[in-house]
Amino acid sequence: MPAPKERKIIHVDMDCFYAAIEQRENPELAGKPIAVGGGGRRGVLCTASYEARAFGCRSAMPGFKALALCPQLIFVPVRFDLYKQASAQIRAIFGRFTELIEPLSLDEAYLDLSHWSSDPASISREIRAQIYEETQLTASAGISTNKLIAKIASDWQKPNGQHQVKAEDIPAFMKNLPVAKLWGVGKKMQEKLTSAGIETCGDMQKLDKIQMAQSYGKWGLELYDLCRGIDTREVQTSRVRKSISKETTFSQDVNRVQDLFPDLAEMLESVRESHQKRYSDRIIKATVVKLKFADFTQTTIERATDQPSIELAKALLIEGWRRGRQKSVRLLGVGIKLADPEPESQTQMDL
Ligand code: TTP
Ligand code: MG
Repeated sequence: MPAPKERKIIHVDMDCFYAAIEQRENPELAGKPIAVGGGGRRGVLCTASYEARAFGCRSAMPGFKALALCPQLIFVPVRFDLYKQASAQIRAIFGRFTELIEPLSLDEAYLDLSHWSSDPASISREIRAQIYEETQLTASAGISTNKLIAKIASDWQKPNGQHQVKAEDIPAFMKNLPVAKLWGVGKKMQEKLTSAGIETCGDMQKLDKIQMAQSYGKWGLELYDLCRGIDTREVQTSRVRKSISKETTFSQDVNRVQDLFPDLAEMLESVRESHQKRYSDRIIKATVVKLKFADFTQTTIERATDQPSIELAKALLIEGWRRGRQKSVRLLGVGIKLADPEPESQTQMDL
């Protein structure tokens, strides 16, 4: 059997995307610590410029906290239209090199360049040069033979750099990599792994398939491959929607759970409406309620069902609120999870 052809995957991620655009638009902001978003009394930062990151300011940090770290921080309001426009420009540049583009957000995408015979590192350099020339924004890239490693590697030489991990270098690259870098390993999973003495992918490689399955279930088997740098996921040009949800941040924290019921009902209704309008061919798998508390901790409660009712949503909400020890609530979210589409409806995939 011939060996499968090695793929050429790159992951491109723009540097400080929103902040870089704001600094480009207003030269007075260049070289200064700026935060995009987070200016209101309760807002959180979308992102911070590198100058602000030097003080510890980060995405998702409350504005007041960022200001405490960096008193000269300049807050700039969010301008999505501008970011969308830059994103479209960048995607058009990707399209000159490949049709196989999987956008992950406005500022990052996977590209499959397997059909090129040249070195993917030089193509990546060319893509980044064109982005800079046409948008005056810098991009970083990771280059490897699969999505997992390309994505991890795009952080390695940030900003305005790229890092390639060739097939023969994958074992060494994985060995000391913290397991938290693996796709799908969240905080909870990480705690579980740490308590089992597993910090790096090398540590995880010591467990065989049976041990991984016994300790971590079906996900354990996926991790068995991932920690070895094996990832067969294709670059998906169109994505299947997996869930529909709504969330609201309250202008004032809510202390009594019953005061959340009206919003819950309204949001659930709107979720059901979008399901009926756009995804009525998709079976509902579960209902999910998410709560973020005044202290910024959060919890999600999920129940399998194909009939999302307000009664069920209320029960989940109450459960989450108890779990959060009845702290006041800052944000409420409700959503449904969708089963994978039937094969014949694949053509209607959500772009
Ligand atoms: P990121 O690529 O995570 O961050 P970044 O581009 O600002 O910085 P880096 O150089 O580290 O890649 O996210 C892209 C944009 O998405 C970011 O500019 C703002 C937005 N964003 C949010 O609005 N909230 C968030 O919590 C994060 C992480 C990003
Ligand atoms: Mg980025």
